[in-house]
Amino acid sequence: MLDAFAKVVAQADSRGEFLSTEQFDALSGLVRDGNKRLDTVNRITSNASTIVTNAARALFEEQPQLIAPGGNAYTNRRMAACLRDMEIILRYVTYAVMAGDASVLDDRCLNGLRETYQALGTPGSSVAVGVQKMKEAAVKIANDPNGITQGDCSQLMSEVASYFDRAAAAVA
Ligand code: PEB
Repeated sequence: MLDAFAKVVAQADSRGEFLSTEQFDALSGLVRDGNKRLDTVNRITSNASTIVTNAARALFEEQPQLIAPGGNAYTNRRMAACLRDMEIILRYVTYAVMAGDASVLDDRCLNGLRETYQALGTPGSSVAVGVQKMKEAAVKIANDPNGITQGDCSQLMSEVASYFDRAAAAVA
């Protein structure tokens, strides 16, 4: 598991070089905008259950076969497993945003997840739709200009979105 700093150090070390100007610039940008990142993680974290519940509800509205008898989220046990999976994915996305690097998400959540769903007979493409819905909700909440210091968060929001896209692509 790497964060944005450790990643740059590992890259420089693998070449046996000092840190480059580009690496310094990227990291100093990260430090400069650090509070935006903390606010973003805080907002997504404190709205996690709303994000998961609404995304699941929207998914089941679009794909009602999932909750019909015989569906992959039919019975309380499967429904609970489904909500839990979405929460796990969201949690790892928040870790990646905090770290400024996808490796924690890749290594501890997405690695092998497609195969797990194949083995379970759970439709990964439906999980991906759920993840996309969480992305929309999370970005909306994180990017809300109300009640927070104003600033340009477009770059950070596309980074946030990219972690959700990565999770969706890993299971679709
Ligand atoms: C991944 N999910 C399930 C299982 C595992 C995961 C390992 C099997 C064990 C169990 O049931 O608990 N676990 C999960 C995860 C990590 C992990 C992400 C990462 C670290 O450790 N069903 C649907 C939807 C979808 C869904 C499409 C969006 O209809 C999910 C939610 N996951 C789902 C369901 C099961 C499951 C298990 C229904 C139970 C499958 C079954 O037992 O039939």
